[in-house]
Amino acid sequence: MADGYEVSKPEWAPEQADSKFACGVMSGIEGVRDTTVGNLNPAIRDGRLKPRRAMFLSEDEYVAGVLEGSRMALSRAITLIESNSPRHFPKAQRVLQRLLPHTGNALRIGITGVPGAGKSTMIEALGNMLCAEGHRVAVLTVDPTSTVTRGSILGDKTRMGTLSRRPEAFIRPSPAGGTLGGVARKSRETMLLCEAAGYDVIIIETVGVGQSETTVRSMVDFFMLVVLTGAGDELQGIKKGIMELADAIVINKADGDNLTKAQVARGQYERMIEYIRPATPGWPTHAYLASAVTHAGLKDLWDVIQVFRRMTTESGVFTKRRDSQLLDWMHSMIDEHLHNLFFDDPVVNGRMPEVRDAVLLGRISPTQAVAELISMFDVQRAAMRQGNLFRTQPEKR
Ligand SMILES: Nc1nc2c(ncn2[C@@H]2O[C@H](COP(=O)(O)OP(=O)(O)OP(=O)(O)O)[C@@H](O)[C@H]2O)c(=O)[nH]1
Ligand SMILES: [Mg+2]
Repeated sequence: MADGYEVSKPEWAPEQADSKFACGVMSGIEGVRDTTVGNLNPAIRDGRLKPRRAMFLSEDEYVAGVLEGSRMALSRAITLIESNSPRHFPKAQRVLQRLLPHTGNALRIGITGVPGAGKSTMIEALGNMLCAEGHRVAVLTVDPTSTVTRGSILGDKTRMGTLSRRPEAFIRPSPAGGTLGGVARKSRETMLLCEAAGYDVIIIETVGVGQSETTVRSMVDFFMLVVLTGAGDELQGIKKGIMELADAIVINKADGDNLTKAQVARGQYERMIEYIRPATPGWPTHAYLASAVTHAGLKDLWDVIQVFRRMTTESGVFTKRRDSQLLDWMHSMIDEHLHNLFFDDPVVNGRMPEVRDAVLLGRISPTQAVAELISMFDVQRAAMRQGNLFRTQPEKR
């Protein structure tokens, strides 16, 4: 710690940050807006130099900046959305609310696959191709295992080097959200911000650990699974369930000596798909060959995505899916909120060990245990509501 300064945990720190989270925020100098510059530069203290802009903009500045397509405003708006501080939440939601009418116009594409399948390389190649065609491409990642210290923050930006340098592209690594629910909300809202900023193709990469592929499927219009050769029995650790989510299976690295093997794998995947329910009604899932390195097959893949968009738009499936995604999102947030309310309730928490023991000893049934805990929870909530009621009511004479 520097002499005379207090160091605290930053507001955007992951909720469950452990001792490996090596970052702190230094208290600043009174009257100086930007502490990082102010601490170092006496010219700012004397007023000879203007301080750097504050980290957080005003609500109007966020909205106007994002709508103008300013990358700086977009990045900061995403930081605001990702903040774990309850202080930032209402402002973030107000900004989002005002940008909402400008969202929904992008094509949302999800990409999953085992680590090393070539997802990032493919996104970079596809992204460069689309930018050259006049599109504006935003790339997001959903990785619930990522944290600020250990995650993929550096990884994907350096891997997508050529794309990240393009002015038409915007790359944002996964937020460090702690729970998948936290990451999912932040990623969805980030996607909306990118749409409001004028990006017309959003690509979301996920490694498919835990439930993250299901989460990404529930955010996108088109979902593809990137696989490698040698489908065979081992299936490269791909769960059959993931294939049921995919609108396309892309056999990557179909280049060089690997091409023949990739062609064989394509036949194997095509046969497997026959037994699987299609992810999108009216759209037959197929396996395609591609090489993220030679770019072979990428143009065809984009054509397939365009046909998908046209067909599902005409059939109404496109809009129907987006509507149900919105409602599912709302319901899952209600579920999560109620779950937290219940398990964080001090009365429930206090009683839980006893009730658990009683269930294990066979003294009460799990059903009875739940009824008891819920009724305790209800009483506690009712008492709190009544307390609030008395506090907010004007005094009667
Ligand atoms: N020959 C060949 N190599 C490829 C191709 N695509 C990717 N690679 C290589 O495969 C390795 C992994 O690629 P990534 O794009 O990082 O894979 P990823 O699926 O994003 O991996 P994670 O983000 O770790 O899950 C890199 O060394 C790439 O150069 C391809 O089409 N052909
Ligand atoms: Mg990657």
